[in-house]
Amino acid sequence: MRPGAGSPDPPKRRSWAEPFRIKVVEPVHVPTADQRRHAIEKAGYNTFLLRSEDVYIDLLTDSGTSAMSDSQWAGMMLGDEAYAGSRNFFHLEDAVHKYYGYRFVVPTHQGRGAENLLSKILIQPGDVVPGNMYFTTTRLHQELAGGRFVDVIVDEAHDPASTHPFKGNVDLDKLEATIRHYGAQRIPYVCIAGTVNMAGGQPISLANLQAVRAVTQAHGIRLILDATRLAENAFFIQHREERYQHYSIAAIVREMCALSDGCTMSAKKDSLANIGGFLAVNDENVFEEARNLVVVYEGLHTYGGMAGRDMEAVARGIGESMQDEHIRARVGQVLYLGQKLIDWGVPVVQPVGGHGVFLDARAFLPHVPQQQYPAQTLAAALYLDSGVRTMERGAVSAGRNRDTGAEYLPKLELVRITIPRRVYTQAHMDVVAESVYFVHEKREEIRGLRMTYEPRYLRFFQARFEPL
Ligand code: PLI
Repeated sequence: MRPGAGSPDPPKRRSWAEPFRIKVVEPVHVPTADQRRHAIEKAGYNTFLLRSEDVYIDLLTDSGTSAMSDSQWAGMMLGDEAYAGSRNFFHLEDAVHKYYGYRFVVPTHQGRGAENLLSKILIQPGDVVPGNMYFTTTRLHQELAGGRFVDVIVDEAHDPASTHPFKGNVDLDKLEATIRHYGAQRIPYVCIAGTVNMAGGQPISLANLQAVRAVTQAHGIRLILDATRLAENAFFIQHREERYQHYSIAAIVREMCALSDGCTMSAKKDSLANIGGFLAVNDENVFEEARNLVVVYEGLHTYGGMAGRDMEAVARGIGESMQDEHIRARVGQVLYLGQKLIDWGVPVVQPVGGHGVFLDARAFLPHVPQQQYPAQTLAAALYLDSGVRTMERGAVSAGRNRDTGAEYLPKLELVRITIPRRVYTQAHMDVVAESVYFVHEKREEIRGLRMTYEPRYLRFFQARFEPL
């Protein structure tokens, strides 16, 4: 029990709190049980199809949902909405140079815009792209460009119970075997994500990234980072890799970027903005191609689909995202929720990740076969219990093999309780933990789902279900 919460015991440690105070609040509505039942039926048991106003605590995603600072909001008023050469673009470029260190920056409307450009420029039909587990939009852009994703993450990443401290690491034997099998000339780049989203927000170590760099360099293969949650990954390096315990978050991020040739970035996560992204590279030829292509898909190369004010919010958000106190509070809140659930015997992916707590739906609902989508089922059950919105990250998200049409049945069948940055309080986390606990208590009453509508691309966003 926390001191101050009625505990008779004196505190054994000193608490810390968020490095901000709240200046503006947004009231939320608590839907009744009847309203929740009606809303989830109408949404086809897909939390993506709920209306936001029917949600009490929205933990669907940390993407674009974080709270901006007063400095970011002030920056919005300084938007230079010139079509070409907006000063906010140069602020963004400066921030990327300073914190990520790449030579060239191409702005995009969000992360997948950068993935599209990169895939179109570097991937030829028949190529393969090894990576530390797939991400939905990243893999789809690789496939649409004619490539194929090959998973080279360590086996522990697929085991929710493994407490390996760096489950985002690359298995170097798998990587070497992939290069031997396909040949380096068929591998345009290796794609490495910081805190691997689909594995439960699990980090890669700097030692492993250095080893990956050595392998790729020996074969003349590029290394591209998905920098979306790199600052959060840096927190785990600081805390788990002894050599870097005295490095700042910013210094670790720079070290990571220095081991790569470029990155795709969704500024909607680490960078604390509601929209935005960029592609950053060191190779001038790739930059020239990207600067050409961005005008086809996103907008001119000095705005790439963003308003000037949004570029300013991203530029300022990048600096804030690298502050040690911010990251400690951000990841600390996720760990607080995760530890509560672990203490109460709820099966979650361990260790707890950087941007959310991931429930192990197979262990939670062992009586629901994977073909009946246990994670989708559990996300709907949580909403029904309390109005808390979470997201499926299992068979529905994994989709189908594009060659055979067979459904992927991934080892990880997870519900992601994703925490937006600087938005919710510790009391919100308590409400969420208690809802998960009570759903866990009545888990045997929960039945699976049948899919009644399946979209062709990224089906998890719009698929519909009905209870069995
Ligand atoms: O949502 P975008 O297009 O800004 O970014 C795509 C994207 C790329 N990489 C990674 C690791 C992501 O997590 C990611 C988007 N993630 C979403 C939307 C999420 O809810 O996790």
